[in-house]
Amino acid sequence: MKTTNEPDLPESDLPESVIRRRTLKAFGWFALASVVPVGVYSWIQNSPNLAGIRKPLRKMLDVNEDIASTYFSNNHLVRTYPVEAAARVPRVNGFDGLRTPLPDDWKLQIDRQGSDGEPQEPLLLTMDDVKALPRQELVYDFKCVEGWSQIQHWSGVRFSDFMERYQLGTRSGKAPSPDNTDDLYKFVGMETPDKGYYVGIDMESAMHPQTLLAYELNGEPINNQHGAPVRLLIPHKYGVKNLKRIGRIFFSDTRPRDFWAERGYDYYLGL
Ligand SMILES: Nc1nc2c(c(=O)[nH]1)N[C@H]1C(S)=C(S)[C@@H](COP(=O)(O)O)O[C@H]1N2
Ligand SMILES: [Mo]
Repeated sequence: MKTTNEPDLPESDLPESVIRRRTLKAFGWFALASVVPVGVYSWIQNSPNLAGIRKPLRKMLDVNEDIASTYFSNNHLVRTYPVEAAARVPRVNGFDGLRTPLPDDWKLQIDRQGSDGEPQEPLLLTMDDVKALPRQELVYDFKCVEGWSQIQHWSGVRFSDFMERYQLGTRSGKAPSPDNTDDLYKFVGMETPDKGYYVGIDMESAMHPQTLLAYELNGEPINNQHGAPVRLLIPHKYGVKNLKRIGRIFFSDTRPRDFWAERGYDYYLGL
């Protein structure tokens, strides 16, 4: 019996899809080559249609192309549902960073640096500043790496809209632009006000059109357990990356520290 709500997952509890992906990563092309008969292999090698097969490899090397294709298009959207399909009583899981009271003077702190890399004054935003952006609703199947999932109804603002409005995440200090993805930092870091929980997110996923700074659940302000006043919703990642109660956001080219990655989980945990 589990006595806490912590996602202390043995490898054996990871969903099939994660294990499969890990296995593929580990064996990769060696495994593929060993099952594909040599004749077929050389046919693939010589095929003019090869581009499609090689793409995954090339893609990994070409992060910027990826950012452009997901951020600036509506491809790769997770499935959404009618509001009626959403759970009336959403599950709660994980209280790291939530055991201390929410500071009375809470502000959303956004760290910025100049193009010289020198830190500048952080931006300190209120919930009104966040809510000033276009409101988005998202009803989708929230997935925890522990094996449960639930259709939930969230509202908030697109993280990409937020970055655009407050000119965040770029080396130049300008708003992100599809014509200049090199200007974007590679990662976004987020942590709770007490630094008890923290995640690192690759920029491509952060800029996905369904990635939200969420402030309502089932049309009501998010309560403390679910991450008041504002939490990250990143439908292309497992629950662990969906940090509740955001205190500070920062951008960097090196991977920000990540609570569960430090405890042995895959850093990206994508779906
Ligand atoms: N601050 C904080 N955020 C967190 C966690 C946590 O322990 N602390 N747990 C994560 C995990 S494992 C899951 S599944 C989701 C659960 O979100 P919920 O409680 O709103 O269902 O929150 C994520 N965000
Ligand atoms: Mo989770």
